[in-house]
Amino acid sequence: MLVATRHLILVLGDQLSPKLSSLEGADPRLDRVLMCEVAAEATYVKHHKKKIVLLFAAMRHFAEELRAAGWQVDYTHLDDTTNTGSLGAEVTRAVARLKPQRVIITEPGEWRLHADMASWSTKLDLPVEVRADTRFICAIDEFRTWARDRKQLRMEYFYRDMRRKTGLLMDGDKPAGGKWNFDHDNRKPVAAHLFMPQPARFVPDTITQAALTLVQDRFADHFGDAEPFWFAVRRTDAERAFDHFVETALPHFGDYQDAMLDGERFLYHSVVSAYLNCGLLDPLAMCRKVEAAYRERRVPLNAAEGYIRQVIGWREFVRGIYWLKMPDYEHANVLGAERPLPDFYWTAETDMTCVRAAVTQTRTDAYAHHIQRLMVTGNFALLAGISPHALHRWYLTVYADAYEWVELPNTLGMSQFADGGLLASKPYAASGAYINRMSDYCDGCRYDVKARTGPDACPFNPLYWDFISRHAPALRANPRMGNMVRVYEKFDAAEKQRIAATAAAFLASLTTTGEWS
Ligand code: FAD
Ligand code: DLZ
Ligand code: SF4
Repeated sequence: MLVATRHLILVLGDQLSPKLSSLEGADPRLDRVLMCEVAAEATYVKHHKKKIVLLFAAMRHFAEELRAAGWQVDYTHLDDTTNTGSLGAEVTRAVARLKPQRVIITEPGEWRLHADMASWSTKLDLPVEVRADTRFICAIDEFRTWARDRKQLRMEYFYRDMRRKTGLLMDGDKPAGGKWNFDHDNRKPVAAHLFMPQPARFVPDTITQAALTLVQDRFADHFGDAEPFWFAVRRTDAERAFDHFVETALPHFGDYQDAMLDGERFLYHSVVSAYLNCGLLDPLAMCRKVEAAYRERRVPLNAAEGYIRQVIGWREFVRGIYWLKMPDYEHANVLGAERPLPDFYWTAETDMTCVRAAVTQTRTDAYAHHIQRLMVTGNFALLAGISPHALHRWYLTVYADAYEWVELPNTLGMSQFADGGLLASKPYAASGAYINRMSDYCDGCRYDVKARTGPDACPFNPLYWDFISRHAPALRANPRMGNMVRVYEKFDAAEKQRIAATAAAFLASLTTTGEWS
């Protein structure tokens, strides 16, 4: 017997979890799930090919998972002849076909879609219920309340509240080991002879092969390599990838969190953000596994604490900031940086070994670890005065884990200081000395990391001092930057002149065709 559809439940490409709030209380016999591959979502920035393959393959597998659990799923493929190309129009088409009494959605992760959905109820002449995304530990309203009466929003205090809320690494009401944060044990530079774990890799099945062919065909002009494709696209595989990380790399995660090595793209990082952000992994379940590994003495406390802080601290904190400050946040630019993005962010054609390595692996893997994003590509943009908005579009385009709720605060706030210190207490600006200390990139670089001026000087050096000079009035008052302003001011006039000339000559050599944006 044909049963009329009661509720239409739209599940987005980054909501691939059976515990999704929009599915709560639903009845598989009466309600119908809608999932749609649409050109608008694949092209609002020209996402890296690997990201689109990941999402389409994971969406197709998730539809199968739901069907196997008894759900009725209507699935629009990108190349269906009737595909209208946008989520709004696909919902309209499904409503006309199925005549549901109500549309139910878990809130989307990006402002632009949230704003669009606000008009759907009127357009459809139907109730549209947007539910909170309960995959996060801190609800958007809860963060708003937390932020309301604070002069400064600092991740560390938010993180402690999340530890108390979840009970993670708590011994009663005290933090495990007597301290909240073990960062002083971390940040060791890495040595090439250490054992290098590798992330778990998966062979594409026929569903993933079909997504690969589709993306190669339809999005050939997008940045990045679709193949080799080794990401997990099913929940069970993503969980295996995480378990593999806990076993092989987590014990050293804390020690080498900030290290970089030429030729080693993953080091001791978990490489799971793309799975986590599209719903294949659950953040709390991951952190419980990490705590169990610590309690069973399989990993040291500095590693477990450091990892859990990234997930329940930074990840939740940046999401809170995003929803607190959007839509104005997107255009924040307190340092007035307007330089266009140089071509090498797309082509990797630069003599700077550190930048070339970060962009090259970004192109092949749609992945770079945090310190590459923050202290190489981000740091360069900050020092060179590149437009934060142009840079934001780049980060959103090139990484498989990129969604605006997490990418934008990291780019504008943490990396570019474009929000004036809302998210980070000081600009993450560093000269070549930092990169030299934390990596082996400089050994094989054509630039001299010790030189401050002249044509062979590592570009990070003159750009660093030029940055300090340009922003001296604002930086002098910053307790963590004031010292560097005073060091700069002690340089004699000739040295200041050489710094300015070297920085200007280097910046003048950069080209921007805008071909990719
Ligand atoms: P690990 O180093 O193993 O860390 C574990 C997990 O902690 C990550 O998977 C991630 O979920 C979380 N995490 C760690 N740091 C952060 C952080 N600063 N903010 C939010 N979550 C964090 N992360 C994204 O998920 N999507 C993005 O689009 C994104 N854009 C970024 C842009 C810039 C400029 C910077 C500086 C950072 C960005 N990050 C982003 C944060 C971080 O770099 C990535 O989460 C991390 O590199 C993912 O790799 P991993 O899974 O190996 O992480
Ligand atoms: C990123 C993405 C891509 C590439 N394609 C789709 C899609 O075809 N259908 C879909 O529902 N979602 C897709 N997504 C994820 C959305 O862009 C994401 O849900 C919003 O950006 C909100 O986070
Ligand atoms: Fe990067 Fe400078 Fe080192 Fe070259 S010398 S790898 S440009 S930090």
